[in-house]
Amino acid sequence: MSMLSFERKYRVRGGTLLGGDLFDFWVGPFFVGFFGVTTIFFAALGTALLIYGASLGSTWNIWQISIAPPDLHYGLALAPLKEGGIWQVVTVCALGAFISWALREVEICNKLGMGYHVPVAFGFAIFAFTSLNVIRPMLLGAWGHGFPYGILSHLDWVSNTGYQYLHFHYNPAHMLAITFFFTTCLALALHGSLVLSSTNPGEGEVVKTPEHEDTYFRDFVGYSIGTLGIHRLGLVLALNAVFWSAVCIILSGPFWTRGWPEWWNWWLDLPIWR
Ligand code: 07D
Repeated sequence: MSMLSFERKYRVRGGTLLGGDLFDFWVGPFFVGFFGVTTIFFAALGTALLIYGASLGSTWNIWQISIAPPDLHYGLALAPLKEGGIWQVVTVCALGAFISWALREVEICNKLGMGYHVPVAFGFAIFAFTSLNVIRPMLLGAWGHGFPYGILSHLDWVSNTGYQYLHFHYNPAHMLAITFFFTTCLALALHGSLVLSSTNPGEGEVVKTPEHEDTYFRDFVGYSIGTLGIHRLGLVLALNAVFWSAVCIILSGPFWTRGWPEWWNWWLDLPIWR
């Protein structure tokens, strides 16, 4: 069944959260909806402001363009546009676009009669962004603690912020996040390669079924989590990666101000050593 004839069956009216029938239509393959319109509004305004901010800067080199947050002395106040105000409005636009996108996903779920797994998962990514540029700056008392919008400049921010805590690899939540990120990659590599090997077995061979896939894994590691299970596992691993990322950065500063290696002194302080 071609994709379009499949989709036509599901292009049903309703399921919208806001706007009723007004925006309940498609443009080509894309559902519009009230939140499609707000996504385009915020994304266009944010992009225009980023270009305006770049035009005020000293370079058009795409790697070096940077839109910085306000200086720390502005605290949590609004700053003039040219002194970090652009960053503040862009942050609002980014959140407006991300949240609109998530709500548009909810409307599409409603139309398809699906669960809300996709918007919930995207919600975790939005939470990670919010932890960096809203929650942590608010807890620290200044928007200046957010990261700048620039390719190299945001990497410099990560490096500088990491070294402020001496050695960021010792942040236990960062450890957990990285472990979940890497395990997500391993699980997806194992799953993707298994599916490809059974559905694309080579000239003259018949396509294999999940029975074969389960048998492969039972022979290989003694257990197969199954076709639905692998996707549940993948989601749990990925959501944990993003969740612990958010935790690791919210802890750094608002709740732990010393070097992260020092945090592990609790181990040496256990009464069993004395
Ligand atoms: C934040 C993204 C959300 C995305 C959204 C959507 C658009 C537009 C366009 C569709 C969470 C965005 C959409 C922009 C789309 C179209 C067309 C996801 C987010 C809403 N670290 N570290 C992390 C590793 C070191 C440090 C996270 C590894 C050093 C700091 C992750 C290593 C030091 C911070 C991670 C390593 C250091 C982090 C990032 C190795 C520096 C953070 C992933 C191997 C000296 C950040 C919440 C993430 C964080 C973070 C991994 C090393 C410092 C776990 C593998 C030792 C300061 N590091 N790191 O957050 O936790 O995904 O952010 O060395 O702030 Mg680290």
